[in-house]
Amino acid sequence: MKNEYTVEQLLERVNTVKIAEGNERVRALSQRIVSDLFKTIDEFKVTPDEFWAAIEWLNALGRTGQTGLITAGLGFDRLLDILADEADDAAGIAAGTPRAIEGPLYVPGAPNSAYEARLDDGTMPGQVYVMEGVVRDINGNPLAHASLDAWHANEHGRYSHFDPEQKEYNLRRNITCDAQGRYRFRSVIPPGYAIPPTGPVAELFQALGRHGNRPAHIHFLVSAPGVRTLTTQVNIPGDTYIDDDFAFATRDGLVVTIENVDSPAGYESLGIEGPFARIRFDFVLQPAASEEESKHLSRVERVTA
Ligand code: MBD
Ligand code: FE
Repeated sequence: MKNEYTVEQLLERVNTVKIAEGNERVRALSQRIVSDLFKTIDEFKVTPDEFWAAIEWLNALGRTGQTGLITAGLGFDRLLDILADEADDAAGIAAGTPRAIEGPLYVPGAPNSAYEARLDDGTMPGQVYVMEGVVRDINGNPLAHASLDAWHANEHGRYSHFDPEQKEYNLRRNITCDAQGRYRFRSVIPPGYAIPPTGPVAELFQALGRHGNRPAHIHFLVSAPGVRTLTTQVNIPGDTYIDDDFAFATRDGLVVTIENVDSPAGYESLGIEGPFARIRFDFVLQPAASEEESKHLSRVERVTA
């Protein structure tokens, strides 16, 4: 009866069979996940039709490149932030600007400029804004020449690179702060985001009875030597979904204030010619415990979303 198994025996066999050591961490994670899924299938009496429907759904998820949307919507990205916050609290090093999820729509390699930038290409309708501030360490010292990536959605809530309608790197820039750690950029206030109306993510959210909306937000990746790289977002106040983000990413302290500025004086170099909205925001970064912690993220090119 060597090849006849109970559920437990099969699981034991799946989790232990090997012809080489493999990767210990991958083995441990795989064992736990497979065990949990065996349990789920058994407990819920998942039928073969349901099982194969799930496989088809996973294949569609991979084909459309929407896996990062699912993880955000199911809370995994916020989970990573909560765990990192808990680790900081336990180590007594919690400080600075709160982290907020990276999300699946970051693209490395955005055009760089010194001190200031314009993110939009002039075709996006809406309220012109300037966001400006200083990148500092937790003692308030400016971080000279800090690197700041900013990215956000267009008027349809879509992101360049993933949206074939937009020019390369539209609404994405990298700024090298000046010697006083200052940055500023001009763009157009983005609306919220909604998951694509069809496809595997929409199907799951429909089945879960959930919406797939995010409140209006702007993403940031900020780094400098000697401090911990910060991935965060700010929210535009007044959005319907501000406390009901499908990705659970809104945080206290990251909802900005918008000032209405009448005169473009001092903002001419950004091409501002009339009244505009201003957001002032300083980024405060924790000290880095290692060089690794102050690396600007490296991410492989992402396919779609
Ligand atoms: C977004 O714009 C986003 O920031 C996240 C986390 C998920 C989906 C769309
Ligand atoms: Fe986003």
